[in-house]
Order: sequence, then structure tokens, then C-alpha cells
Amino acid sequence: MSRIIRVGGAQLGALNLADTRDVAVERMIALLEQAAAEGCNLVVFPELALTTFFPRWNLETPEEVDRYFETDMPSPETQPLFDRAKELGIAFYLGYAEREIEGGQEHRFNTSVLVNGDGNIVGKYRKVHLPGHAEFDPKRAFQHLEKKYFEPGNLGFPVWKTMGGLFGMCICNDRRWPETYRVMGLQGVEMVLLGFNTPATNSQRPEEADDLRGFHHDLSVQAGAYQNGTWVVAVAKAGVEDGHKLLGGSTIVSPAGQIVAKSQTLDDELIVADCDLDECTFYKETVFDFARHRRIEHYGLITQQTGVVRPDAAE
Ligand code: ING
Repeated sequence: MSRIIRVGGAQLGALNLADTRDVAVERMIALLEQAAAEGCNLVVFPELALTTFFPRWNLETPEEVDRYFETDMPSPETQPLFDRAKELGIAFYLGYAEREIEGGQEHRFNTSVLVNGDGNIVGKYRKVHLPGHAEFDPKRAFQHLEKKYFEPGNLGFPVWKTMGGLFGMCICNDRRWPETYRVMGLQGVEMVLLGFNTPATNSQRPEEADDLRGFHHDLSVQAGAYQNGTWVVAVAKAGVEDGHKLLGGSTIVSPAGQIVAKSQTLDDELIVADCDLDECTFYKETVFDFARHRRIEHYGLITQQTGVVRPDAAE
């Protein structure tokens, strides 16, 4: 028995400040058409796929910030994407900046939605791990102000039963934290979908080689996949946006932790893999049979404290 999902990773190349949402949507529909032609059932788009990676800029006024946010999803600009995906019967993951107004309160999240082949939103996720800093930092080569523009996600790490399997979502920096995958792994997740926008250089260590960034990306998603017996699909917004380079390396990883597809360019590029969800079962029933092997009586520190507490100096 096999439950094969043909997955398309729809990597986007650069979106500059001057690029409108219509440009982004047009390029995403072209990738969707290509995915349909290659028989994909599911397509994963990047994090913040509708605009340039704006957290690299120090935006001063709410009006400047809100230009990058969506108050509705689908919005008028993204409706054509939803319509075309429904016509093609293709499910998709889309990352975007969400502005929620509830009871007179405004909240801003770095969000993704999972849309099924009928065009219905079956799940929403809000990025939990926000990297970078909350105030303009003149010492950095460029800014990474996600802590200024977004609140930490408040939806946890849900897993949804859809498309004949168990699917979860996360976003970019989440993929570096083992807790992300393990919370979904404890819900039996079989495929984790994520988009990312990763600066190719380290704003605090410009001399860091950018292949190290690629190594850390692969390490994170391969470990997450293997240690939880799940597929991981990680898709970049890549390329040079207004002079700032974003990492490529969109990747599809099997439950064995092996990379089965990887992008080769920094442009719009579709990677495709046939992912058999039944490949998860062996790992979930042997080496990572959590019920048989985990010893939670020893894991308390993981949720009892946030930062490091070092033991007192030995007597
Ligand atoms: N970007 C980066 C990421 O986690 C980063 C930020 C890069 C943090 C490298 C630490 C090291 O891939 C986003 N958008 O989270």
C-alpha cells in the first residue's frame, strides 16, 4: 500500500521593493501551471511570498509597515491564485504577512495557510520562532526586524488530517528548532510544509561563508525529518532583492532524512518529488516509536525554562 503525494516546491526568485503583489501572484500561477503539467497534487510556496523580505528594512510608520500585510486571505490580489489552484485541483501552502483586527485590537503575524484542492483553507499557522531583533541595530550590515513587525504565533504547531495524511506547517526560523518538529511528531505528522527567506550572509558575521548557511539549512530540515519520521518540504524565496542575497536550496527531505530534491538556481524554480506518506511508518514504528522509547520524566527542563541555567561552580 502506498499513499503517494506528488509535491511541487515552488521556489520564488527575488521580489524587490518595486515588485507588486500582482507580479508575485503572476509568477506563482506560472509555477502552479508547471506543477499541474508535472502532475503535482500539492504545491508549497515560500514564506512572505507576496512581497520583498521587508524585515530587512527599518520601517518607521504603521502605514509603511502595513503596506506589506494582508487583512484578508484570499485578498483581491491573491484570489486569482486561489481560483487557478481550484481549477487545477491542486492544494497549496502560502506564506504571507497577516494583519488581524479583533475586538478593536490589531495583531500582526508571519503566517502560512494550507489550502486544499477545492480551494478551501484547511489550516493556518503563525510563526512561533521570530529571529533577529526588535529595534534598529546600526551595528548590523542589514536589519532583521521580525521581532519588531510580528508577534509570536499563537496557534501552536497543529497537524491537520487532509489529502489522505497528516500535514503540519512551520515557517523559516522554526525549522532550526527541534521542538517545532517534535510537537508535530507527537501528533503523528507525515509531512511538514515550510517556506523560508534566509539571508545568504550573516548580518553579525559578514565573513561567514554562505555555504555554511546552506549547510545549516540542510542540517535542520534533515534532522527534523529523520528524528520524527516525517517528510519535510522547505521552499525558499531566493535571489538578490534590492542588493540583498537570499539563500536558495529549496529542499524535499524523506522520513529517512535524505534529500530527494533540491533547487539549483536562485530564480523561480519548481522542484518535484513523489512522496509516499507510508515511508513514515517504518521510522515511527521502530527507531522513533515515541511511545516505546521516549523517557519524558527526564525532559522537564525543555518546557520548565526558556534560557540556559548553568549549574553552580563545583565545590
Ligand atoms: N530567516 C532566517 C532563518 O531562520 C536566520 C534568519 C538565518 C536566523 C540564519 C539564524 C541563522 O532562516 C527567517 N526569516 O527566519
